[in-house]
Amino acid sequence: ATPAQWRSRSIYQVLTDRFARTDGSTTARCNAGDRVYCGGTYQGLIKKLDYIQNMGFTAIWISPVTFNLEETTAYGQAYHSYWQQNLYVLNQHFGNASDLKALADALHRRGMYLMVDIVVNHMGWPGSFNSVDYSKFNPFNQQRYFHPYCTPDYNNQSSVEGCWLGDNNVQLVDLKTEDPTVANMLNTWIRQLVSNYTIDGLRIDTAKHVSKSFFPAFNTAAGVFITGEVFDGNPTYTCDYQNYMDSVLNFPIYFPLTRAFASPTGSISELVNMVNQLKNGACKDTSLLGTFSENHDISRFAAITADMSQARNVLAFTILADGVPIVYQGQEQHFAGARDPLNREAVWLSGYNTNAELYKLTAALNQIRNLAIFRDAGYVIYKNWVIYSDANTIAMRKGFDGRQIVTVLSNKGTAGNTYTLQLGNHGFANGAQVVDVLGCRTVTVANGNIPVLMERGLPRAFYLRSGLLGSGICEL
Ligand code: ABC
Ligand code: CA
Repeated sequence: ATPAQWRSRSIYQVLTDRFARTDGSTTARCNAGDRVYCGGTYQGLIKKLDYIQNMGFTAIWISPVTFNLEETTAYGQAYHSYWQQNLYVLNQHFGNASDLKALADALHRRGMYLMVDIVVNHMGWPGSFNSVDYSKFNPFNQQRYFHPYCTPDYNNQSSVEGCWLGDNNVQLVDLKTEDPTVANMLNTWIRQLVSNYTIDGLRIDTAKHVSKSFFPAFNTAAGVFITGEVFDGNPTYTCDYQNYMDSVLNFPIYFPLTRAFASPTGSISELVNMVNQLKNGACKDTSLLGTFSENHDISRFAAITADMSQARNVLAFTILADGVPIVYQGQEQHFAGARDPLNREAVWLSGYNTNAELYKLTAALNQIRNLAIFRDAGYVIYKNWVIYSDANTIAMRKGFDGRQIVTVLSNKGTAGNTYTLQLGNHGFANGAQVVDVLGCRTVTVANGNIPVLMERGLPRAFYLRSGLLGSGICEL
């Protein structure tokens, strides 16, 4: 699928080993700290697509699919699938080729997209840098395809690109992606992978460690939307990659976003500044950024604050701000793993609880976004506009007149006081009836203002009542 088609999607990030097992078990042991395979599969995932689709997601992103090293290392097993050794064989722990095809088919029958995580930066080796047996890699079976060993200096971009990640427990043997032979081999591989499994989009692992010049031809060879993992909070640094590939993950917003809602003293102005900086030109096209507040490398938001209202607000921003929203599996269950490997909890241990507060909120947020896009495809390209902010509040308008969603967020938490915020600048006419779809309360715009009931630090999202009729949202 194209970037334009991905704009209106909403992505659920699946860690394949940790989402669902073929046997459908909700009790199978999985201690994330052990760093070993827990048994998640494509067949298990297929059986649980209702759980994902009923939250309103229209795409999933799965772990890398290629064959990985089989050893148990000092960092455990390759259950995350980032330690690949053979590009032309699948990681059989997740299933075989027909299982992966069945997953793609099942998604497509539901009108959903498949995004696959891929690694072009390295191959994985279970040992020291001087013990690598290059003949174990396919198709890169000789040393000449790789950079000589060195450790990256993060203050030097050519070192970040040309040196090896990992350490002597597991080396990430660094491919010479700037070499035309290597680049052509990767282009050939991705063309086939996308076609064999009817993949709709790709997430490029470790993109900041790959030469930028590699990406334009690779993006063309892939023939589908790609979003790169440039793990860096600096918008100047990260947005530049959008000149070489369709999209990048929105790390620049991630840091101020989670800081803003982590406590009542979190900085709202820092978040407002970043929203404005990104849309006013730092990034080429904010509507294509992958916007997230959790992933498998960073702390769960619930590990930073246990407050449920703050979790609600961060989720509301993730789904209703600019970009393609990405929710990491388990965020909807308020999982609280602090970091890798503890943030990789098995979702089945939640029993796939569809009554969980954040499960229901995710559904409500995706539903209103999906409706807004259905009513007006221009919703996704309207740049999120911060219409009000104070020390604890940010209000944003996204969408053209009459089809906008007005989101009001607070970092006060569940202890937040009750008051009415008179909110202007929202674009609705006086007398218009608008519904907060997160509380299902209708209010009338008067004197230019939406009277926003603020209580317990809860988020609000307003949409024109007439636009909701027939949608089923808030039983309208
Ligand atoms: C293994 C073990 C862990 C152990 C670790 C040392 O080794 O499993 O238990 O603690 C995979 C596995 C990991 C595994 C690694 C290494 O491989 O999933 O479990 O860790 O063997 C991607 C993937 C990630 C994957 C890999 C490797 C890359 O999402 O899951 O890991 O294929 C860097 C990379 C980034 C990478 C990330 C984990 O590390 O750039 O691609 N993610 C700074 C740097 C970033 C760096 C980040 C985290 O730290 O600039 O480049 O990411 O280390 C902001 C700044 C940022 C800064 C942050 C911290 O602060 O703006 O620049 O990021 O303010
Ligand atoms: Ca590299």
